[in-house]
Amino acid sequence: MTLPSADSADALWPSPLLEQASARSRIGYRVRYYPSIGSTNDEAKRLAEGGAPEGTLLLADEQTAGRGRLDRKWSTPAGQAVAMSLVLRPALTVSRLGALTLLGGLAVARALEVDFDLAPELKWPNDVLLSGKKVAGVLVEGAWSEDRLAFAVLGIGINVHERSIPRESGAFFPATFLDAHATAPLSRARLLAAVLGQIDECYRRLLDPELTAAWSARLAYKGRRVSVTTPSGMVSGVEVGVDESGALVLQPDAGEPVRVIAGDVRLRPMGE
Ligand code: BT5
Repeated sequence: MTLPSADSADALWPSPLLEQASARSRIGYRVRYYPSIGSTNDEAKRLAEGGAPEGTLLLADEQTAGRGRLDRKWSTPAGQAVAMSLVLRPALTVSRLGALTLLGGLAVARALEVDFDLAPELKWPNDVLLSGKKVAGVLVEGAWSEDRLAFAVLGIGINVHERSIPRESGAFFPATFLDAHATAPLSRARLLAAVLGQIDECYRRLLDPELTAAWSARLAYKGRRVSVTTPSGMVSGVEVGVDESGALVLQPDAGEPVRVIAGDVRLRPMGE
């Protein structure tokens, strides 16, 4: 016999809180809930290609093929986490897609600060950290029509309960979950409603310099030496901040500051 887990009462959907968040939002979320799915990003892309409107929101209780960047695995066991993908259709050029990745991380960070009294940091370009460990990740994927964005999918995974974090050792970066940091038991629906509220706020001001300033203010390892592995080699320097295009600005030992564009990058604090 399988005993119900301690988390089984923590339903992601249906939820009056989410319905309220949707009613308040400028986009108006059209929620599709999946008890189990391969990847909400994959399904969101399929729906967007078929014309799904901006605001289509996919939620999953479990993902069996959740993805990180470069097809790395993202683990989402049933009942443990928030896994969501949102179809957006902003008027963005190719070079500004990174703004949506920044938006996702900032929205999660603000929700954790405002609604849960936590102090997250943002690890450039797509991670949310608590006490130096990864609690959430963002995966933005876009489709283009010439140099304009036809649609984007903003995917966010947030570890909530203990069994959300990957079991296998050797994970690229240490992971954590929200219950380990919160003072009271956490409801996934409440967390999701808070994140959606923040996404809505930030999306109204996409490309506003205030958003990148807010990112820089929460930047993990600011003022410390980091190394970033990019497809064209390794760059290292002291982290200065995030500029208005969302690039990470590093000050090398000599010469001018260097801008690193998000993409296939791996960032590490040096000396750890
Ligand atoms: C990310 O990639 O951090 C993006 C994660 C996005 C997940 C969401 S969930 C909803 C939507 N649907 C999807 O299929 N994806 C999105 P990246 O920076 O590449 O980090 C991936 C790495 O994080 C992996 O190689 C693992 O080492 C590690 N990892 C996997 N699962 C994790 C988890 N639950 N918590 C923390 N780290 C994890």
